[in-house]
Amino acid sequence: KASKVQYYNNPMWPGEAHSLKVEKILYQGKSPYQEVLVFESSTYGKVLVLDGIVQLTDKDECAYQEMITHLPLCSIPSPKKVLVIGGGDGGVLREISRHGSVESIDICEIDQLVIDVCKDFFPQLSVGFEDPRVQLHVGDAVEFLRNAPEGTHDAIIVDSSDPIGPAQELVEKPFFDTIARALRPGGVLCNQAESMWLHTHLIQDMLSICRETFKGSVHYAWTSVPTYPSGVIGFLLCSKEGPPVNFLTPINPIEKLEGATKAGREIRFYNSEMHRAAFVLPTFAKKELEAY
Ligand code: AAT
Repeated sequence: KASKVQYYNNPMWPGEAHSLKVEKILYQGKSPYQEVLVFESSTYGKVLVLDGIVQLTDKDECAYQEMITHLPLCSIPSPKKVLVIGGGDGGVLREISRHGSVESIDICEIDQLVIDVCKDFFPQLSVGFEDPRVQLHVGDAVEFLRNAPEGTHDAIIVDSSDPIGPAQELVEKPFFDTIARALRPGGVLCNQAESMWLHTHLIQDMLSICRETFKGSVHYAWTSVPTYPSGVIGFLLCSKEGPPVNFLTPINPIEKLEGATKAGREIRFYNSEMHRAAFVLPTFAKKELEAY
């Protein structure tokens, strides 16, 4: 019912809410994991909402999906084996498929309903599933990574929801341990890492866990996504011990990837300058994060 959609007070941002005018509710359903809602907004196109939290909109999904994908994949010379956690909408898959060096793309999404609903309402994202390199695993990422082969992945992208509900364990040390195990030496992780305006303690905790777990380099990056709480979102970029990775400058620039930006599949947000800029932190965030 429309009234249920109006306002969720979320403990991750108590009392705060961003509103979008609902033109039409397109889908409302419930999976064993979460409530799934799609509506047409008047200013951001279609919107996907899980448990009352905006996951993506037509208008600004490019910022999140392009950054979370190309920050890690453009930081290593020739990514071949990539794993996506979450990301059932397919947007990150769509971005990975721009990289011609990639040979296999595994995705582990817990919720089949998210995948199905996005196929119906967000075809420009779910097109990512059509890449023949993609292999879909529907299940809990915690379990999946426990059983993943050791030391084989060049990059792992954790495109997961906020750590309440099914993504709770995805910010804990045992999960990061299994990620590190699945990466090859010098392999990289890019993890959704919330907002520096709202989640200082969560980011500090994730940073200290990651510094302990990933002995290569660990950096916080951020970008603007207007429909996420506080309008920004962060990423944790980590590399495993091995060949050193300098995340701050793209060694594998998108502009040089053949076919990556050809007509009909233009990149709307990411470029090498945005990549470098993403690691520049405001003074308050630098102070809050430097000790971790
Ligand atoms: N690309 C859109 C942005 C997302 S989607 C996050 C996805 O992670 C959801 O489809 C959800 O079902 C999936 N997910 C959650 N927990 C797990 C799990 N344990 N295993 C596998 N997949 C999981 C993220 C938006 C971030 C919003 C920031 N406020």
